[in-house]
Amino acid sequence: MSSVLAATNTRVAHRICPFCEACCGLELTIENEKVISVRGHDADVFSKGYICPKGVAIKNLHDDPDRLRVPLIKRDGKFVEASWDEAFAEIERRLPPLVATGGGDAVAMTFGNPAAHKIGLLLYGGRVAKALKTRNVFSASTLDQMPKQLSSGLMFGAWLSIPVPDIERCDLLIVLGANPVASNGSLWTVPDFRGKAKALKARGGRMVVIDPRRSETAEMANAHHTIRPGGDVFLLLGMVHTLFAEKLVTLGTVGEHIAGFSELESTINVAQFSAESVAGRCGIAPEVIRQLARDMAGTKRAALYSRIGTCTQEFGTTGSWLVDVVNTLTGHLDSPGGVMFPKPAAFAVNTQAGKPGTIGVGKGVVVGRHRSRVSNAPEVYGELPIGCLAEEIQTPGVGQVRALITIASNPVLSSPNGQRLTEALEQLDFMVSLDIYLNETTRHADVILPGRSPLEDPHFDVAFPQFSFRNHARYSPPVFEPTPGQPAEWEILLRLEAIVTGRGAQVDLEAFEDERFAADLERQIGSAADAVQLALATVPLRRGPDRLIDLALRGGPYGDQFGRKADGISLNKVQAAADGIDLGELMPRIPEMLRTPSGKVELAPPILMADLARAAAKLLQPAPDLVIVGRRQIRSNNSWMHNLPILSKGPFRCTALVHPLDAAKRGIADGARAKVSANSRSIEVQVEVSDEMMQGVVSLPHGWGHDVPGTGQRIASERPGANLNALFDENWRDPLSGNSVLSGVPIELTAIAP
Ligand SMILES: Nc1nc2c(c(=O)[nH]1)N[C@H]1C(S)=C(S)[C@@H](COP(=O)(O)OP(=O)(O)OC[C@H]3O[C@@H](n4cnc5c(=O)[nH]c(N)nc54)[C@H](O)[C@@H]3O)O[C@H]1N2
Ligand SMILES: Nc1nc2c(c(=O)[nH]1)N[C@H]1C(S)=C(S)[C@@H](COP(=O)(O)OP(=O)(O)OC[C@H]3O[C@@H](n4cnc5c(=O)[nH]c(N)nc54)[C@H](O)[C@@H]3O)O[C@H]1N2
Ligand code: SF4
Ligand SMILES: [Mo]
Repeated sequence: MSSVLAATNTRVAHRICPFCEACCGLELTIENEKVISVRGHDADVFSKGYICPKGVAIKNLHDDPDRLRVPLIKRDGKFVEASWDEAFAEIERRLPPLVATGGGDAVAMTFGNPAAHKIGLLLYGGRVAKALKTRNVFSASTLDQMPKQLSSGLMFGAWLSIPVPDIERCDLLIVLGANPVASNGSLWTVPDFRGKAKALKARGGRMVVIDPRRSETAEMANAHHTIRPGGDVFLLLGMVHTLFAEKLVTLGTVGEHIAGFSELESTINVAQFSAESVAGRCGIAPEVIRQLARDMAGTKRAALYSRIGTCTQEFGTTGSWLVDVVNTLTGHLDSPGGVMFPKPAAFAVNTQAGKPGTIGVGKGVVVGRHRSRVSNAPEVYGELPIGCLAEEIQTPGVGQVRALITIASNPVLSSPNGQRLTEALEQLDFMVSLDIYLNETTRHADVILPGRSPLEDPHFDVAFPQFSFRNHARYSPPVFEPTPGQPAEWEILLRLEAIVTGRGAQVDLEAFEDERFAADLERQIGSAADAVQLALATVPLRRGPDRLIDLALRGGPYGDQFGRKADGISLNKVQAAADGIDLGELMPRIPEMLRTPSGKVELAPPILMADLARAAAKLLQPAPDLVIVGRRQIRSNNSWMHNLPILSKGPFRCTALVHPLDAAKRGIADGARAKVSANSRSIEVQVEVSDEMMQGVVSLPHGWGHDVPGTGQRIASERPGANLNALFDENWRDPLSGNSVLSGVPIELTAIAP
C-alpha cells in the first residue's frame, strides 16, 4: 500500500523482492513516478527490513533501457518491433500447424528460475503445457533442486514437502553444499541468514559448514570441513552407518509414523559404508565423519541442511534423501529446533485434503510415467531432464521437437553444453520466448513477448511459504500502472493457451478466463453445487492471479472457508495488512502433512535403496586430479542480472578460484588467464589464486559468457565472463531425478602465455 509523504508527488510503496528465495520486503520511495531509493521494509513481519544489493537493483531493472517493452518479431533474420496483435497473429500462423502435424510433443517448453518468482508465470505457465499435452516439458529444476524434491516426495508424499531447519530454535546447524550467506538460502526461505546464524552462535549454538571452498558461510562458522566434490553421498552414508553402529539412533516423536527402518538399517549398517570405508572418497577423516554423526545425535536441537552442491551431483537424490535420514535418525525431524514443515496459507499440496476420510494419507509420488524419446530418461513431476532438450530437437523421428516456448529461461547459459543447444535452437521451425531481455537464448526466437516489470505486477509468493523459516502471508499490489497496452504475463499465457487449444488469438480473454476459473474452482472445492455457489458468491469479482490467490487463501488452512469461519483469512485481509500477516513459528506437522500411500514417513523408498548399489560401486573408483565446482555471489543472480549498473560495478566477478599449489604446479599467477578444458571443449578464464579453495578443486560462477552476437544487454556484454556450463556434458546426470551434474566435473587447467 502506498502512503503520501510531505511532497504530494512522493510516495512510499512496498514490494516483495522477486529475485531470490529470501522474498524480502522492499520499501521503495517514488518521486514523480520514478523509484528514487530502495531499502528494506522494516515493519515487514517476515523479513524485518533485511535487504541485499540485488533488491536495490530492482530500480535498475525497472528503468533498464535494454529491458524489452514491446514484442519483437524476427523478419529476414532481424528483430523488428511489433504490436501485441501482430505478435499473437504470428504465433497463431506458425504454431498450430506444427502441432497439427507433429502432435503436442512437437512443442517443447522450458521454464526458468523467474517463473517461480512471478505470479502470472507460476500460476498460468503450466496450463499451456497441459493444453499442448506435450511431454517435452523442461525447467531449471533439473539444474537445481529436482533431487531434493524427489527424495522429499518419496519420503513425505508431496513434491514440495521439504523440511527446513528451524533456525531460530536450533543449537547445531550443519550446512552441506550450500552457501546461504551469498545465496540467501534455497529451498529454505530465510531472509537475513547471516543475522540468524549470528544469533544462533550468540546463544551458544554452533554452525558447521562442509564445502570444498571456505565460503562466506564457512567463514562465519564454528567449523569448516572441506569435502571432495561429489562426495556428499559417501559422507552421509558414513554418518548413517555411525548412527547405527554406535547405537545412537533416537527417532523421537515421529517414531510411530516411520516405515522402512529395519530395511534401512540392514542395508547401511554394513562395513562397506563405515566411516573408514567412505573417508577416502569424500576426503573427510573417519573421526570427523563419526563426530558429525555423534554431534547430530547428541545435540537436543540440531538440523542438517544441504543444497545446490549436494543436489548437482550424480547421486543428488540419494544424497538429499540421506540428509533427511540423518535428521530423522537423530530425532530432529518435525521437532522444534530441528527440521520442520512450514504450513503455508495457500497452494500447498500438504495442506489440501489427501485421501478422503483419512489424515496424512495421499497418492504419494510416482516417477517415470513417461520417458524421454531419445535417452529414455524418466519423467519426474511431469518434467524431463533439461539436458535432453537438444537431442529431442536434433533427433529425427515421431515426436521430434519442432517448436519451443521458453518462459523466463536462459538454458543456453544455464544448462550444460550451450553450444549444442545453440545449434539445436537454430534448427527449430518456430520458437517463442516470454522474456524481458534479448539474450543468449531468446536471440534464437521468432517472437519475443516481454513480461511486465515486477513493479507493474501484483505479487504473492506461491512456492516460498512452503519453505519458509516462519509461517506468514504477504501480498504486494502493483507499484506502478502498467505501460498502456502491455498485457500481464498471465494474460499472455492465457492467450497462448487459447491459440494452442484452437480458440484462437482473438479469444474473448475474460470469458476464457472465467471458463478456466470454473475448472479451478471445481478442482479445489469439488463439484458439489452448493460448495461452488458459496465460493463463487464470496470470492469477490477479481481477475487473474488475484482470484486464484483469494480462492486458495480462503480454502486454505487459515482461511475463512468462504465465510464459514469469520476469523479466517482471505485476500482482502492479507491486502489490508500492509506489513503482512505473521502466522507463527513452525509447528510439528507429522502425521497430518504426510501424503504417502502408507501414511508413514518412508525412510527407505525402494528406488533410493536400490541406488545404494550404484554408490557402492562408485566408492571403488579413483578420484580425478582436478575438478570444477560453481559458486554464487551476492551481486550476481544466475545469468540475467549482469546488465544492471548497481550489480555490475566493482571488481570483475567471473573469476576462477584456484588453490595456490594447483596454480603453482601449472605456472599460473594470480590474475593471469588460463584455459579450462573438459569434454573436448574449453573456455578461457581469469584466475584468482586463493587459499579458500581445497586443493584439487577450482570454483567458477555460472551464468556468464555474454559475448555471443545478437543479444541486447549492453552492460553485460562489456564484461562477458566465461560460461562454465560450456564445459559440461548434457548427458551426465543423476539418473533418478534427471538433474544435471554441475559439480565435481573433472577438468584440465593450463596456463595461457601472456
Ligand atoms: N554450472 C551451473 N549451472 C547452473 C547452476 C549452478 O549452480 N551451476 N545453477 C542452476 C540453477 S540453481 C538455476 S535456478 C538455473 C537458472 O536457469 P535459468 O532460469 O534458465 O536462468 P536465469 O539466469 O535465471 O534466466 C532467467 C531468464 O528469465 C528472464 N526473466 C527475468 N525476469 C523475468 C520476468 O519477470 N519475466 C519474464 N518473462 N522473464 C524474465 C531473463 O531475461 C532470463 O532469460 O541455472 C542453473 N545452472
Ligand atoms: N546472490 C545470489 N543468490 C542466489 C542466486 C544467485 O545466482 N546469486 N541463485 C539462486 C538460486 S537459483 C539458487 S538454486 C540458490 C542456491 O543456493 P546455494 O545452494 O546456497 O548455492 P551456492 O551459493 O552456489 O552454494 C553451493 C555451495 O556448494 C559448494 N559445493 C560445490 N560442490 C560441492 C560438493 O560436491 N559438495 C559440497 N558439500 N559442496 C559443494 C560450493 O562451493 C558452494 O559454496 O541461490 C539463489 N540465490
Ligand atoms: S536477499 Fe536480496 S535478492 Fe534475495 S529477496 Fe532479499 S533483497 Fe531480494
Ligand atoms: Mo536455482
